[in-house]
Amino acid sequence: MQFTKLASLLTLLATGNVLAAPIDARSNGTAAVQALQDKVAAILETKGNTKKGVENTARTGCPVSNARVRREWSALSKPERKEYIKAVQCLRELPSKSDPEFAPGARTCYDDFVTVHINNTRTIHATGNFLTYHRYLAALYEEALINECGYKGAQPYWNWLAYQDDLHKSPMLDGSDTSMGGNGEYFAHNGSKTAIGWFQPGKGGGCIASGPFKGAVANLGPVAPTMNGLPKSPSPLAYNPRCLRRDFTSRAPQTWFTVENFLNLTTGAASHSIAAFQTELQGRFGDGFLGMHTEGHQSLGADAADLFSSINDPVLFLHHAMLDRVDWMWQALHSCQSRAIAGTRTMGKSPPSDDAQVSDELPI
Ligand SMILES: *[C@@H]1O[C@H](CO)[C@@H](O)[C@H](O)[C@H]1NC(C)=O
Ligand SMILES: *[C@@H]1O[C@H](CO)[C@@H](O)[C@H](O)[C@H]1NC(C)=O
Ligand SMILES: *[C@@H]1O[C@H](CO)[C@@H](O)[C@H](O)[C@H]1NC(C)=O
Ligand SMILES: *[C@@H]1O[C@H](CO)[C@@H](O)[C@H](O)[C@H]1NC(C)=O
Ligand SMILES: [Cu+2]
Repeated sequence: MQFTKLASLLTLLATGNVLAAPIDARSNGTAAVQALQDKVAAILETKGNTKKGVENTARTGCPVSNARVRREWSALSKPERKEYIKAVQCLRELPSKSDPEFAPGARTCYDDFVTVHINNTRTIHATGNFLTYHRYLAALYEEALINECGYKGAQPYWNWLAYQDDLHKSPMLDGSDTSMGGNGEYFAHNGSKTAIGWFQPGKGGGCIASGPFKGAVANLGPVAPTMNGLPKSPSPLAYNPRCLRRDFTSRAPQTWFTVENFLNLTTGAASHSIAAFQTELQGRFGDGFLGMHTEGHQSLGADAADLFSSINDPVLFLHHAMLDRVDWMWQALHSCQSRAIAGTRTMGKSPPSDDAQVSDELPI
């Protein structure tokens, strides 16, 4: 790590006043997240032991120790990874329950998730419900894997702070039979359009070339393709079958999947309000700052970069589970604001809309 980066990081750590972590945590992202998570778990344990916590537990019969425990992909054993992959593949084969008049492109149960996400895109991003909506969607997906496909585990997540230089070396994306598939095959193109300008093409761009999702098919989208060669869907929910594509790139993860950014979000300047926190995650595009959420979409590229139909790529659910984890840490560390929301009911208040309310229904 460069000296200047380290120096500002140390300042952040000092002012963040949270991590009594070993020196290792400052250069090792996985350790930094783990150290903060341990602190968060301790806070929640303490709360659970207060009178109110005990009453809540007695009423709901659901102590925190009963919670389903989500883990990082590489923390799953190889047989556990295979169980998860099998359940996702099952969901991608079960028939759709969507009304075919409404969503002619929805053919599988998996597509039903893509359908609601496409239909709601303009009211769930850069809105007051962004975090809650995506948390709920991922939780329902996890329930579907369990209830419809017999999965016994919990939704795993993507460790953002590892393999930023070489996504294809991570156990999640290395193309082995215990990964979520590898990069797309090489497809010549001129780059990807992002919210902060054009990114150079990576070494993929074509159909997924290896692993369990090799040749996987997407039926819906893309609605707003960001790369040449992706066949734009004739209408948002039309049937547009094609192979799912990826184009891994390193620029975004190297720049935004950093310890600095993670600590800023959870304990630093970007953590002081829900508005600052969610903006820092989704990006400050005017500042050329992509943010960890948008970054995850961008680093996978191709289909995962389409704002509307990105969740065609099953890795997106691991991405959102990580987003949820960071949000959960933020909530525990800012308990007075943990139920606060900020933002309107339409994307970036366009078209004009009122502020979102906690009582708003999540349209799924
Ligand atoms: C980073 O930290 C994790 C968790 O503490 C540890 O397992 C891993 O070996 C560390 N990696 C390096 C390169 O230090
Ligand atoms: C589609 O979106 C519209 C507008 O947000 C909403 O009224 C409708 O209920 C949605 N339909 C489905 C099936 O999600
Ligand atoms: C890539 O090609 C498209 C049209 O095919 C064009 O609109 C776009 O500007 C090009 N991008 C770059 C970075 O040249
Ligand atoms: C931390 O977040 C604040 C608020 O968005 C931002 O102004 C600042 O530049 C960020 N700092 C770093 C080191 O990213
Ligand atoms: Cu989304």
